[in-house]
Amino acid sequence: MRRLTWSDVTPKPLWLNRRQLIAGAAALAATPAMARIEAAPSKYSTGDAPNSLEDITTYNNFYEFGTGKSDPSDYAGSLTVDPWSVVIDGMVDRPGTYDLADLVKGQPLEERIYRFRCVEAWAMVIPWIGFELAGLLNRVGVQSDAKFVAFETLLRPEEMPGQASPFIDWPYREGLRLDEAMHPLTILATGLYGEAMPKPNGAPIRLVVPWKYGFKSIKSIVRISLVDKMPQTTWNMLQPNEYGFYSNVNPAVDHPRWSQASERRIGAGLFGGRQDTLMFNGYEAEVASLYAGQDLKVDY
Ligand SMILES: Nc1nc2c(c(=O)[nH]1)N[C@H]1C(S)=C(S)[C@@H](COP(=O)(O)O)O[C@H]1N2
Ligand SMILES: [Mo]
Repeated sequence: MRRLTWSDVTPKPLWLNRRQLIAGAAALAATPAMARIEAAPSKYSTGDAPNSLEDITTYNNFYEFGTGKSDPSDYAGSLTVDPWSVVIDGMVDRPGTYDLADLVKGQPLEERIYRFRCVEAWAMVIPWIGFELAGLLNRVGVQSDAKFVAFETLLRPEEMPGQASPFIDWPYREGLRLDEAMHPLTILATGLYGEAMPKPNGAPIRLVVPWKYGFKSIKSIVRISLVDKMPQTTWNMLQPNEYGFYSNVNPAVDHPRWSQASERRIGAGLFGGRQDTLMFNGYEAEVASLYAGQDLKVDY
């Protein structure tokens, strides 16, 4: 059973941005009964109580705005997220530059309350609004040679002060194997808590892969490429011995500099928050079969 959440008791008019609302206005006019667009609840939601909106939007990793946890909430306000388009290219039947409104058109939006686990051993529960990446990939037509999906974040140093730092080879990039990308738990999120995606969380569209460490869930996506070789990923490029391509949450595989056996729940208070890390962040029943036959100590 899904618990009552903040979004159940709060009006949720604005999970689409202004352009999406304008694009949707014609459809709304045709069906006046649907004056309010809402995301359906999902069978994939956890029953855990979500973190507060305050926690979720002020304790972030978004290095384009700095490496401090409060840098994104302090500096992401300057990011222009409208207009926004996403290039879809590589091994697809319908490559192109898709305006955000067009990209999300027809994709069934759901509220997904997911556990989230950062590699730094802290955790949260976040009520995302989004749709399955598989829906988009099916729409653009993945060709049979494609084996991986590569993602890139916006490169715009004028609005992203952290990109002045050369410590990352910008743009931030990530990747999934095709079967991971097609898994129903993998979503592109356009909002949380019933509203458009807050900028610190990766407005206007970001990936969420709940069984992997947080850094796989790339923010503010501008490019999705279908490729046949394992793509380069930002953290693997930085520290290959610490951050592998797969990055599945695995309490048995420690980070070389700290344990992954337990985690701290943000917002749970100084003494209440420590708990055991679950294999695949608690999504083992859903995703373990993706890795049958793989040694996850080698493919970390
Ligand atoms: N573009 C981009 N995406 C990113 C990051 C980043 O620095 N840049 N940080 C990652 C890391 S390490 C984490 S833990 C999550 C944090 O997501 P949240 O701030 O919405 O909780 O975003 C991931 N996606
Ligand atoms: Mo992270």
